[in-house]
Amino acid sequence: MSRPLRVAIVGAGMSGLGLGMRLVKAGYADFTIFEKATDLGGTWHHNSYPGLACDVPSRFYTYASEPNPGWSQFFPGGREIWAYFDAVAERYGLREHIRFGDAVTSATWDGSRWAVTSQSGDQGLFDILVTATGILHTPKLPDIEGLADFTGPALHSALWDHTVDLADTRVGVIGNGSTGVQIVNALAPEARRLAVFLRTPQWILPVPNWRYSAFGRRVIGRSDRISRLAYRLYRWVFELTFAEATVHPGWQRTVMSALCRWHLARVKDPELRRKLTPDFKPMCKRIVMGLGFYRAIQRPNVDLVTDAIERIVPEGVVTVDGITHRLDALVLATGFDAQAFMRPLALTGVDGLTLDEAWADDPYAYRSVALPGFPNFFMLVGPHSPFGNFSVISIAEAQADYVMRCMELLARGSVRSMVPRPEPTATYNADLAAAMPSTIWMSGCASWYLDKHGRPNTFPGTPAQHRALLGEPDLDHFEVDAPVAAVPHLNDVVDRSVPTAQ
Ligand code: N01
Repeated sequence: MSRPLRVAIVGAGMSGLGLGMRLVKAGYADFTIFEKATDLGGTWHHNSYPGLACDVPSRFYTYASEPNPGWSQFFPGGREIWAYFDAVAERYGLREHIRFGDAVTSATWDGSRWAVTSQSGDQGLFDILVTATGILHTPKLPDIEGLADFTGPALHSALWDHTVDLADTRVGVIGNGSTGVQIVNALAPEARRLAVFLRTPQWILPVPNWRYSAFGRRVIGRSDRISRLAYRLYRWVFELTFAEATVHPGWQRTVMSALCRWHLARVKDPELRRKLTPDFKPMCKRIVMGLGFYRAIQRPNVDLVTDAIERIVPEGVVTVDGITHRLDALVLATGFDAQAFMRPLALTGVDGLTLDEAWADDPYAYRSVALPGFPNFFMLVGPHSPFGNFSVISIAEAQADYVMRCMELLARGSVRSMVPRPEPTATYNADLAAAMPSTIWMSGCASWYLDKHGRPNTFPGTPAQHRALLGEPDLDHFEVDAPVAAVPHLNDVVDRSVPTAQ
């Protein structure tokens, strides 16, 4: 390495730690991971709601090079996943690189380096800036009149207060995505009454969460080769099934649909079944995994409320039929602002161009990882990453490998700065837009995948195709070492309006 690089990483969650691990392996010593929270783990630190689990199988929800033969079950619980990331951080000495409780507030390109300011008021100059902030970290509260008037505790799933004891109380749950379903499964046996306010029913894929026996764990722990084989097998199966189903019509969609419909048919009461039947195709919203929800909803202490919420009052929730549902506590499993990405971080690139200006229309990127106007800046799990039911670790790792290749170019000293040019970025985004209509996300439903124009902000190909795009950096697509001029807005360069779905 001929040029020492100072690297700033924003976020000590799964993707930031994955990049940190690569930097250590490659011998880069001068890097800082800024973390807003008091501990590492990102999603798995912030979320601790009852029932929290992963909806991707554990053997696949790992770094490819760091198998964990000790996983206790198929879909691991949140605490076990956090412990996995903690162990990896320990193995690579990452904690000493992390500044806890010190969010990056602004970063400005000064012509050759990034001036990074953090919450503590400290400022530092870095050659490379990488945001690893995840997509689901800005909790979204429901826009319901009177929410602030509720006198009991109102808990967003990502801001859980463990001093609140919900056992033997009357609880209302708003939200029916992956999170709401997991919370309902966990609270149904312990709440005195549970009111599930359901605006849109979800499709639920019936996948059992079996425990791994001690014998099985010993066998798989015998050699890393077995774990790696298991990882590759899961990745292949997920690419063949879930990933294909989201982006191309085919037998995969037929099978998913049949399984979800079979699962729903287990609900005996036809009226209840009707209320639980979605009016969109399975996988249009991110499909929910598991077996417990229909059992939970049929319990005598659980009420499914499908009348719309009119307002929230101090004693509970009033629905449009005039009924006041009296509650001791309210759970808001109402999701996240998935279009925020690393914001509110104030990012300023060349010629004073801000991220909010660049993304005024909606978030976009060059191959999910870089952005015109922002040199030596990279994103992990950035716009149009393949977010469908797949291991986001695998996606972040492909992107981190690409960032490492760019970093090698910069470290060799032959290239001092690199920034994607607007034209290849625009062509890439136009290609994404053209491929969107055949994806399941455009088949007629609202979801967190869609931007404010209703366009999916995900990758309309398979993860394997995404990985192929992230091979060697194509320097023809980058402005290298040149003084970079202000960037035209992407929409001035190319039409990327999404054609209507067939
Ligand atoms: O959020 P969501 P989530 N009145 O946006 C409802 C990941 N995840 O936190 O569909 C009434 O999916 C809203 O209703 P509607 C996973 O990728 C992973 O559940 O808009 N309801 C919807 O039901 C997942 O996809 C794991 O009509 C209101 C719900 O709130 C992603 O996180 C575990 C409302 C929001 O669902 C997000 O899931 C859990 C209102 N005013 C989550 N506003 C893993 O296992 C919103 N809703 C890795």
